[in-house]
Amino acid sequence: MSKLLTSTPAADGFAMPAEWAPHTGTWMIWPERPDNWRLGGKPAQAAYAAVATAIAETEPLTMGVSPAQYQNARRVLPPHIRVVEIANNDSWIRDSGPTFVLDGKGGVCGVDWIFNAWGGLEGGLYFPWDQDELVAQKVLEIERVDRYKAPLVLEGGSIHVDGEGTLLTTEECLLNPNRNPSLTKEEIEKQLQAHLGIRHTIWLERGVYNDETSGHVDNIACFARPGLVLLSWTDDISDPQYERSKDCFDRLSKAKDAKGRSLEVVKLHQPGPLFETAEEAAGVDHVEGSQPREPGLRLAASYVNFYIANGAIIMPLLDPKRDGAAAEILAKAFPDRKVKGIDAREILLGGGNIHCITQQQPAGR
Ligand code: KQY
Repeated sequence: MSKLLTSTPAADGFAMPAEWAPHTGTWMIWPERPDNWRLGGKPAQAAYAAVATAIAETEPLTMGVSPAQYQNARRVLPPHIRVVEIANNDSWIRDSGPTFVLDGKGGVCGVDWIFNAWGGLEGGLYFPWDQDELVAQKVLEIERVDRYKAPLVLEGGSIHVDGEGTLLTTEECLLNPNRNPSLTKEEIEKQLQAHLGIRHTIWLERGVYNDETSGHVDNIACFARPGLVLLSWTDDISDPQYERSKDCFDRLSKAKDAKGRSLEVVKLHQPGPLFETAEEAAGVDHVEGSQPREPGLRLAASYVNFYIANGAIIMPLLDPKRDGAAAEILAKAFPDRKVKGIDAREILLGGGNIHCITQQQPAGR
């Protein structure tokens, strides 16, 4: 059974570990909604299956899937991937799933944030999101992990931690009035401290240009280890991404982490720029109120949106001219892990990438 706990993780001695801490497994949700994924989700399902299969080489992988897609996902995915029925509105478990926290004594709990589809009725990406809102609770119930319900609208893709007390996030997302309009920046920081056990927040201003999540940090910057940050970058000063990445670089260069260290910032040159083709846009169902997909749309492409699995880095392949250099930087940043590239354009077309579709369950006892 999974109990609902009424205190906070920090008060009970729990904190969110870094993504590179050992996992007992990874969670994903199977894509299918035709107003987000082209051609009824079939190309995205192939990409998700490739990501899941790569992760499952190094740790157990569970795929949540709607009742309608259960048999299809079960047939497509290899038998060692666990497939469980979890109703959902879309397939971004980084955002709808729980954030697991550890107490360092073997205990594991989960934080269940409020989810409002990246902005609710003020710029959110679809309505309703009632099934996504239940995903975290269902995952924790399946795992018999106790749950804290956080009184904060938050998606997991909007935070990164170094596991030593530092959190990285963006003002564009966390201070967006369509998330927690009644809370000040200081009050939001207090909630992050209470629910993630962090002591210090580094605020970047904005995320990737045209990112439909309101600038999630997991698409622009991440820790590779304490003191080392990877930043999505472009050298092209005429690209609207330039100012955004430059501002992040300046802030990170001046920042100190929770332990008082300065940060080393490594630039990871972005793919492209990449744009949606007319053929790709034509494959997406038009539904009033959902995110429109137009030909020529600038895609929020970034190599920072990779996943750290046990023993492997699962990185998106997005641009043959840039993939190799990105893979080399990742290999250097993670010398103990094998870098595995997955063709990820179909995931990008849905509005995110590999980090956004995965959720780690860190190892407790
Ligand atoms: O990037 C993410 N964390 C989620 C992207 C959601 C896009 C929905 N179309």
